[in-house]
Amino acid sequence: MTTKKIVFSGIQPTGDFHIGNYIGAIKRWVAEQDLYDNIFCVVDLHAITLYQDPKILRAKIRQAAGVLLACGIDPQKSLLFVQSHVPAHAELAWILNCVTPVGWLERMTQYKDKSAKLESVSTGLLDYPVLMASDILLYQTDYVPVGEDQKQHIELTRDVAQRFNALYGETFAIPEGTIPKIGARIMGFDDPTVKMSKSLAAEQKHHAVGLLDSPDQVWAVLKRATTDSGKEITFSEDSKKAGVKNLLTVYQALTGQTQAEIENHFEGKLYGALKREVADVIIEALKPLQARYNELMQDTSALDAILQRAAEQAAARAAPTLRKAKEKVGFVV
Ligand code: AQP
Repeated sequence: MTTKKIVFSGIQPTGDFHIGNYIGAIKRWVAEQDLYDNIFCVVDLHAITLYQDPKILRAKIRQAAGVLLACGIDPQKSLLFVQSHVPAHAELAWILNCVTPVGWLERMTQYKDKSAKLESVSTGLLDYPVLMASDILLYQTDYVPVGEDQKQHIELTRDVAQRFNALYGETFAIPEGTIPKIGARIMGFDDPTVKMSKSLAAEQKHHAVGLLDSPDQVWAVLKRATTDSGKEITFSEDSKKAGVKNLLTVYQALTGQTQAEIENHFEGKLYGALKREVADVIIEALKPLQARYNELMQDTSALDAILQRAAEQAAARAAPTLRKAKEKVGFVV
């Protein structure tokens, strides 16, 4: 029996992973792999809460798993599997639905933002956070490393777990969300007032850098990055300087330097130099992972085998908690 704390986190295969996903989540998953008992999931059930072209989704699920392995997720140290391969996620979600008031879900910021843009809203989109609670609670998770955008969903997970435990008796561990100190919310390069996101990246050419982008593509985005009419390169909280701060934050997350070191380094330099240096740091960070990705994807049978083995192990680990939840609510098990 392991004594390490349990970590669970997921990522949607809804598009191309961007540098915000990397800095806010994946980079930390990789760096902290030795510290924890890790469970990472490509959350395809979540992906279909918004319509996905089936052919593209299938390809993106493999791509997502390939990118995570290429980023350094080690199947010897971490379980990496596809959510729909483990039916317990959907099964527990149903039970949790029945203890979750609709009002809690209607208050979620992500739901309000996403549903506001739609003519017809699926029940799945509203229910997204309950499925996320199921993902996390099934494994008696201690920590959930996520970007800041997921903070509210983690709070809801805790509320759902506490409500279930109060109604039926101790069943689920109460998880804690862990948000990175640097880069918890990387903003769009074209608009530093909005969070960098996969869906905006698909619509707006200069919004994000994808993890599989070529050096030319990276530079094409960075050279158009929004800055301001001033010239100071500092981590200023002034909202007018949000673009510069965002560039510096990416630089800081990827180099590990302190704010003071970075401000010294850029003193007297122009915005053009800042953009070039940020682009170069990103290109260097992406090089090794792209090489590993290209190698891995030459023969996807090895990747499929990793995913299948991990799904079997995840199903075995999820089973006792699902059984306990079923017993508690009064099912004949
Ligand atoms: N801009 C960001 N900065 C820091 N962290 C981020 N994450 C997402 N965007 C940023 C973190 O990445 C992990 C996986 O994200 P996800 O795919 O599950 O969630 P998402 O928020 O739906 O991703 P996107 O890119 O924003 O997609 P769309 O456009 O579909 O909304 C999570 O830990 C998330 O916090």
